[in-house]
Amino acid sequence: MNKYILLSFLSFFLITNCAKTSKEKTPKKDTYVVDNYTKKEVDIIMRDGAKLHTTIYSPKNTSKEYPILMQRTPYSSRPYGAGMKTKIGPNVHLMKEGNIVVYQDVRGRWMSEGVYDNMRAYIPNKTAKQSDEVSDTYDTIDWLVKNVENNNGNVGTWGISYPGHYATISAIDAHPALKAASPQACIGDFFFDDFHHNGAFLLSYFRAISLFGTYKDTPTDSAWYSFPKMNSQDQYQFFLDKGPLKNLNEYFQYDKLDVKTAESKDQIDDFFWKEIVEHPNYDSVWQSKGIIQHLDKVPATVATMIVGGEFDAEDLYGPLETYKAIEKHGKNNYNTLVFGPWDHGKWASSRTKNSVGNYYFGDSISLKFQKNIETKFFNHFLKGKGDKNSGLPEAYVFDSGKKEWKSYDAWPPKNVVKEDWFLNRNQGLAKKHDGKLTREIKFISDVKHPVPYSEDIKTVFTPRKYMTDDQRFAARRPDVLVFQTDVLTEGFTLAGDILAKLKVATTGSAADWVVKVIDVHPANSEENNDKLQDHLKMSNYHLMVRSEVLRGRFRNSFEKPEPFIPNKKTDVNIKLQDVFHTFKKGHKVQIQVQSTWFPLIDLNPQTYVDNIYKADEKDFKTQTHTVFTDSSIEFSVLK
Ligand code: PG9
Repeated sequence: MNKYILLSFLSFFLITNCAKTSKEKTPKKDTYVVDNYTKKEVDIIMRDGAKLHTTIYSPKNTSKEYPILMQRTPYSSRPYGAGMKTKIGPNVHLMKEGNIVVYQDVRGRWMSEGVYDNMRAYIPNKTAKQSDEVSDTYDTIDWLVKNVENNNGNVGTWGISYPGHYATISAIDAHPALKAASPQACIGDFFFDDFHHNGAFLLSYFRAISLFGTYKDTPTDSAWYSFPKMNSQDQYQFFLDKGPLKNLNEYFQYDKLDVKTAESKDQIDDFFWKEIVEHPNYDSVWQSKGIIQHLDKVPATVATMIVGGEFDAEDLYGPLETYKAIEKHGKNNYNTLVFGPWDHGKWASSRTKNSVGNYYFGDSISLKFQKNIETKFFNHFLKGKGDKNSGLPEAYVFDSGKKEWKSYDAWPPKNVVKEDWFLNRNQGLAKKHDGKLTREIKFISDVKHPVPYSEDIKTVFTPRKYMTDDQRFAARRPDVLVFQTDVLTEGFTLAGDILAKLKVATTGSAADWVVKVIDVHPANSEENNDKLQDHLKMSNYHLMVRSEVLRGRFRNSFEKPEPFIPNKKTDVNIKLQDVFHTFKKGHKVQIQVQSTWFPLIDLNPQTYVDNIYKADEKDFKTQTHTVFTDSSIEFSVLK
């Protein structure tokens, strides 16, 4: 073959292959929205005059009318201007069927006017000019149904996490055009979701605080806040070295980015961090922000589908309490729950394989939810009959032990009984107290060597993966008490919440108490999955099914904290959020009890101070804690 033919063959081969690899490397840009929707941006004027920036995606096909699906968000409706989102609406099915999809920047965020307030308090009897998120939503819906072309007069709202909170808001004193709301991983109360768990501060949320604590004074299409620079990938060591929480104030001083020039280490400019620091207890500030208390104001005209993830580290309290509150007050309401094997918001994922961290739950779980549940819900109430015969279950919940869905006509199911399991003297765990004298099991809680909440060396924006992490690393520490059943000769199912009824003492005057419920897998398990970290095996895997902390000062009241009396046996009851989990035959049930969980939560000084956010180094003391073996765990067992 002469060299010219060879060269032309080679050049043809290279061109076709380069084109191929470049095509392979850069997947075709999804142009469905651009091809099928128009975009319009408007500033809707609220009753108090504030303009809220609203982006409206309308189907190009104007031959028919469509419902309006709306999301209100603090995370921006971008892209602003010419660009368009590549995916709109709750899922691709609803996008491709054709709906008018609206995104709005909530008051005080991004391109909207006004002043932002985290979890802005609902004002029950507003005067004509007073506004809150409920009135902002009402005014927005009113404008949309009156001004957006081709709308069919029906509005639905949806959102995950903070947007989920605004979906909950939309249902309160709802506009008559609102027919369906799907709050998903919705924040219920910042003292029990996200930033605090039963009074303990989620130190692991440190970087996320800046997202919500900086005022902006004009509408902006670019971020006006910045995140603290930790200059470390080892969150555990970073925070251990930092010491008391007051040493973090320097990261929240806007005008003193160079800390050395700060007038006072205690100066705080970030309004959200200031709120957290100044309000360590569940006082009127946090209470006024909680939305659960107002869910008696969801009219029966609004159908609700609450969605939560069984392994959602951020908002677990919110969706469960939202569903239960509407269920309690709205006897005539259509109110349903979907509770699946997801971490934060992953039911919106397009991935086929569904895992949380190291633990695999199955294929197409999210995709089937989007197609067969979420799409069906909105279509029934926004395009269909809209009656209670939606064809969807009251409670659609995933058994994370059997890895299968179940439908119930109530949640928790009616055939659930409460059973006490005892933390026995030989550190067994059994339905019966071993009848022997109560034993005192002691451990040293060393504030210089706190129990890690994860084996991973990392820094996070918000914690997620730990919810299904293997807990053997903790079980083998002397400051983690382990109570465990024998190998189960028959399986049983937990369906509902768990109440840890601890009887404890401490040589100090303050302590945190952490309880974990763990499914110990058989040693001969050969299971494997591509998410399993190399150092782990499913053999004897200690799956954390549920965990919770209670800051001991709040054991009797979240509003009025109190110290422990040193060495006095004291009751500490900790509610762990609902689970739906079968412990299979051949597995074991394990309970772990510990007093540090770092840096998921901040360190308790273990000596009582009025405000831990202002505690000094000298307040942090290693103590000896005691768990008495008449402590028990109350399970909700499915019969
Ligand atoms: N609830 C989530 C969150 C709130 C605040 C800080 C960080 C995360 C969320 O909206 O995703």
